[in-house]
Formats: sequence, structure tokens, C-alpha cells
Amino acid sequence: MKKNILVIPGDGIGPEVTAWGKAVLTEIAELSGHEFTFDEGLMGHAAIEAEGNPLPDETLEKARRSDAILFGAVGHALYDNDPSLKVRPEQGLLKIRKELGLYANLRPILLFDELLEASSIKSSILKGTDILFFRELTGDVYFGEKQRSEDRNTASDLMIYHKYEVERIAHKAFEAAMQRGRKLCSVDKANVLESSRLWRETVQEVAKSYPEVETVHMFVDNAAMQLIKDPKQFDVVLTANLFGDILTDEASQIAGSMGMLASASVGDGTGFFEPIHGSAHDIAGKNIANPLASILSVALMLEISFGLKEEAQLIISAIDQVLKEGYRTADIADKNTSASHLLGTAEMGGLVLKFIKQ
Ligand code: GGG
Repeated sequence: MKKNILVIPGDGIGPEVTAWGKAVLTEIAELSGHEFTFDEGLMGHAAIEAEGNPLPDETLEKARRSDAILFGAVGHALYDNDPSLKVRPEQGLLKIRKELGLYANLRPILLFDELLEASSIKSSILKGTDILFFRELTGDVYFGEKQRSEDRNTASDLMIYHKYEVERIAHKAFEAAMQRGRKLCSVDKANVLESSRLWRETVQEVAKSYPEVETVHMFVDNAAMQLIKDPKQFDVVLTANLFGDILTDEASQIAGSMGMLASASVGDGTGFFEPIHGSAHDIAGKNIANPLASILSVALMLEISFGLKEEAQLIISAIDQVLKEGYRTADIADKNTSASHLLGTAEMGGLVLKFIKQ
């Protein structure tokens, strides 16, 4: 198999974690005999600095030509401290999702038993949790019209959904539920929001095509509570862009850290794989970021875009081994982690490579 992969490292810790994702792909190619070639593209603050544009045309063209995309993160303190800046790193990410038709963002809450202690939630509540989130990615307040009054004292973001947008992601989520536990929870705020009422009606209609799947609807405030109270009740969770963004950050605490969660964005064309974490510029360049979310994103790429299930499993088993031996980055360390087992980004990435080779 020959595949061309576009690597977009982005900003902050993006380049250092993505380097390990790429190293794992190179190792898998070597072991399996597949040929992976790499191209690189700019996006986010790095692209604004170089070209004045968070998503240069060249990156978009390379993305369209590639077989899969490995992305790091976008963001920079500069923009967090000055909300009035009009050209922003996140615009690059939103535009590439829209341009490539990446409407479904799959976020598996993959729980490694060894990290139960690191979670802020009781291990008896967590054990056995296995959730797959479907976050809608090309609608909602992210893309609705934005307005600011002339006196700058009033602002609005239109929360907008079209039926076809809900239908297409609902079908993807139900198809996944059919392959898993046959349970789907659709999360909305239909007691308050009209866009959520459209969401719920549409999911109810789509559900009729999947009678084997037990479907429930939950308000987002309740879902936020239930995730912590009883995460095992969830199998597939289907939700809108904003709710999905927030709920999956919350759910990362079930897995132990934001540094453990990978994601796959799929839709009409090339798949796009990235950690759910952002650029974390406060720790960038310090060799302390957790590279496992980027490495797990590579596992998702191998399985979803290239159909290489065994290779994906090899990566997950290698991570499992590393964790079983007690090695941790700072974000997943606990009271049992000895100084000799507390690793930096490069050491953790190198160890996963070593276990993949074994
Ligand atoms: N790797 C994820 C990332 O870079 N997140 C930063 C961000 O701006 N995310 C917005 C979003 O995911 O909607």
C-alpha cells in the first residue's frame, strides 16, 4: 500500500507531539512493508506569521491531494489576550474542516486500565467505560452569522443547523452504534433551543432506520452530569459542534488527561486526524507535553483511512505496555509514579516506538 500523508504540525505543542505521530507512522511503514510518504503544510498562527493567512491555499491544495492528514494544534497566547484580533489561528482549522467536508468528528474515550488512578473520578465508576463521541463539525455557532453592534456592546453568534447536516452525521453515528453496543445517546438542549428541536426530530427520524439501536435523548446539562456520575451508561454519543467540544474535554478526565484523547474527522473526502487538545503554548518547547494523543490519532488514521486494523492495534498495545510498566508523562502521573518513570515528550514517544518494534 502506498499512501501520501500531509502533516500539519500547527502551533504550540503541535509540532513536538506531531513529530512522534509521524515517527510512529514511519515505524509502521517499515514493519509492515507499506509505503508512507510525507508532505508538510502550515496552518494556524505559524501560517499567519509566515503568510498572513491561517490556512494558506497551498496547505489546502496539499490536503486535497493527500490520502490522510495528521494535524497537531492551533492557537497562541497572543490571540487569547487580544480578542479583538480579526485574523485568528482557529479560523484555519474551521476552514479546512468546512472545505474538506469533514462533518463528523469521532472522539473515542479510550480508557487504559493503568490510568484509572490518574483520573479525578473514582476508578470503580470508570472501569469498563468505552464511549465513542460523534461531534458534528461543520455547523452550529461556529459557522453561523456573527454580529457586533456599532457601539460594540452587543454581540451574537447564530446557532444554525440544517436538517441534512443532522441527518448525515446521525447516520454515521447509528452505523457505528450497530458495530458496537447498539446504544446511542443524542445530546441536545431541545427544551430551550429551536436548533436542538430540529436536531432531536431529525435524530428520531433517522433512528427509525436502526430499530436494533436503543436510542435515548438527553439534555446537554444532564449529559455533562451523567458523564461523571455514570459514564458506563454511554456507548455512542451523538451531539452538535459546541456541545461536543465541551463534553469531550470533560470526558477526557475519564481517560485521565486531555493528552490521551485522539480524534478522527471524516466526511466527504480525506480523513483528518488530531489530538483533541489545543496548542498549550504555556508548555510548548519544554519537552513535557504528552505525545500519546497524537500517536493514538495515527492509530485511528491507520484503521479508518487505510483499513489497517492490526497495525492500529499494535500501536494501542505498545502504549498499553508502556503504561503497564509505569511510565508516565506529567499529565498522567500519579502518586505511584517514581522520578525514573516520569518521562518527557521525546522519552515517551521513543518508548512507544521501542514497544512497537518488539
Ligand atoms: N487539536 C485541536 C486544536 O487545535 N484545538 C484548538 C481549537 O481551536 N479547536 C477548536 C475546535 O476544535 O473546534
